[in-house]
Amino acid sequence: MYQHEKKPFYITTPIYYPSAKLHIGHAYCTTIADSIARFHRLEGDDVFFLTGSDEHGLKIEQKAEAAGVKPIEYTNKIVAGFQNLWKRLSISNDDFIRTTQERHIRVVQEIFRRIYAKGDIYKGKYTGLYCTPCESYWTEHQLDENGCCPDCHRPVQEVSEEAYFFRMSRYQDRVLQYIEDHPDFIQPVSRRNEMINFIKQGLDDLCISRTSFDWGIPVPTDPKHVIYVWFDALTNYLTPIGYLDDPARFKKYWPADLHLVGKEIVRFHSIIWPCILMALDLPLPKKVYGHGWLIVDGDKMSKSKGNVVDPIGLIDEFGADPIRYFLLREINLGQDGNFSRDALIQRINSDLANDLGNLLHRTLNMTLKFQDGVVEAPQGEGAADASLKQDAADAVEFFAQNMEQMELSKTIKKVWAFISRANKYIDETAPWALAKDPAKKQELANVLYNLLESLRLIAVMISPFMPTTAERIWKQLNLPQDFHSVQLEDIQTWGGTPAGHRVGTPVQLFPRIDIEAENKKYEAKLAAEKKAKAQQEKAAKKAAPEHAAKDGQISFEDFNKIQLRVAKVLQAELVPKTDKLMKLVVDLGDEQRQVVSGIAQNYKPESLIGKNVVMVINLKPAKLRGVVSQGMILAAGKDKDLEVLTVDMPAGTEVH
Ligand code: ME8
Repeated sequence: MYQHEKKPFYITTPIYYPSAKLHIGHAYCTTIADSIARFHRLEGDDVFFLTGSDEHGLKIEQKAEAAGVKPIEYTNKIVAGFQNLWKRLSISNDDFIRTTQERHIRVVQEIFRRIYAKGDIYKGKYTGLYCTPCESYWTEHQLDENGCCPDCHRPVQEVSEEAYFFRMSRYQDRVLQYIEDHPDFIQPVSRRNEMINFIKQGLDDLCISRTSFDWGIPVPTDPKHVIYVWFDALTNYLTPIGYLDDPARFKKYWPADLHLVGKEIVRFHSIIWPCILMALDLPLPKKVYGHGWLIVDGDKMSKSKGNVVDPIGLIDEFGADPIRYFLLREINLGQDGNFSRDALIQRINSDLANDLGNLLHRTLNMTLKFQDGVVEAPQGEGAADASLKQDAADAVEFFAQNMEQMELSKTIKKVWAFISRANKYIDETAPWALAKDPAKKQELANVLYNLLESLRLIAVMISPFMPTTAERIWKQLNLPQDFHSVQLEDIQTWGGTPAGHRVGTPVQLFPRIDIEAENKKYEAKLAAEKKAKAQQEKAAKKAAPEHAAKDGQISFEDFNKIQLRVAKVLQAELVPKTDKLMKLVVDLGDEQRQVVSGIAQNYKPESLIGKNVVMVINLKPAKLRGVVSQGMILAAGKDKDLEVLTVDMPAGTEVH
């Protein structure tokens, strides 16, 4: 029988970017981690399950600016959405780390200090082809056929800046050795081979700071730099387990047992992260597992294809457990898998409503009908009983062994095979016939007992996948043991259902879905959405100029809409906590205006006073870092080479 030594178990998901709403693919990743965490709790492990949000970076800064709010206000709102999703999906994380939290900022800065003091961080100059939306540098040969970002296919820019570097090259041989010596460190094995090949090509030092934006954790000794991306993100795994302030707790949970990540970020977790940990003289995580991607109806999810599946909408429609069941059953962990609404509905009808729902319903109804709802003690056994018990023991053994190996889909299939087996046992033993014969009273009691006991085991075995359903079954069985105290050991021996106790009232677990009616409803919803979108587009077109833009050209009418005027700068001051923005008060001849402009790195405030600049005066007002801006000052050039347009004409003069 499967034996397990109870131990601390630290499991993490990636921390998600709040740059967009989470979709069903993110929900997939967190659901996997959740069911593994729940299994380990069932084994008696002292589990710490972490998820969170990765909030810094240029992309967030830009999105916040476009929305006219501070980056933290922007991420607060989106992160609240993440937390709501995890709650709705029954995710049992023990902590939620935000990279914007003070506790994390302290850790990142301290790690920077320690590695810098060791000589493994140095200042240099970075020149590269940068994709802003992806926050990634690419080499020339990595670009796509159009010379654009290989991930998002948008243009890249050559960027050169002073930056700090992490001396990753120093750890190349050690990390390779580690991977070769620890066959279980990177899984599945295909990813492991990829990583080995990648390291063999040689590791460059890693650029870990930026000066081109502000939204990040400042380098402690040089605050015009912010620490960016992986150095900030990966270190989140150390923050909540007491890295800086609770050595006993840290020792208990570190090294992590499992970093569960999507396949595209295995490299960061199995190469960069080990190098950082080696530089900190910390042990390496025990396992990095790269799961596959969820695709939708055979296609990768993307906003432009309009096939992004919103998990909240699905949960509203079907409930969390069926979605969890579907994701975990349909997809083999290391491979890509397909999500389809029709397949989900089919699984709900066949596996959940039919197989599981009917087993519970029939068993409870028969116990109520034939024994007044009271469980009677079994005595003796026939061939069918013995075979059912053997199958139950096999299922529990399989469950324990395979869940430990993260074989989620295989395990679910085995549990469902046992559910079918129990349904077949009902047909074999025909309790309704036994109930008609007073001489078969004990035989009937045995059959009902075996069914109820099977359902007890089933409830526990499905609890990592469908925690709410498992508890609902437990309640209907009316078992005296507190469901939350149940452990794997409780199902490793047969007979835990006490005799003499009364079962609860059967309530249908999953109503069957009428596929046709459901699809009609869904199509009507899609049609309504499409109609609303078309109306919006029509309204926008109506408001747009007669002549549609072609090749980026605009019509004269379009140009004429922009009102340009000479503005005289009356006051100028820096916007606090930014080094780019300046707040100006200008005279437009007949009125004064406040405008915020990104010119603070190019001009001292006093040098602008008295200048006559050119301004767009009918731009919709916006808030930049909380300061209202009513217009836009025109300038030529960008970044360090930028100059505002000035003219020698009085304030208020129209510019055409
Ligand atoms: O990568 N199917 O964040 P992220 C399955 N912040 N998984 C998917 C998926 C899909 N269709 N789409 C995304 C980041 N994911 C970094 C991580 S960790 C220190 C920093 C998974 O929000 C993706 O594979 O872009 C990744 O594991 C996770 O969602 C977070 O992606």
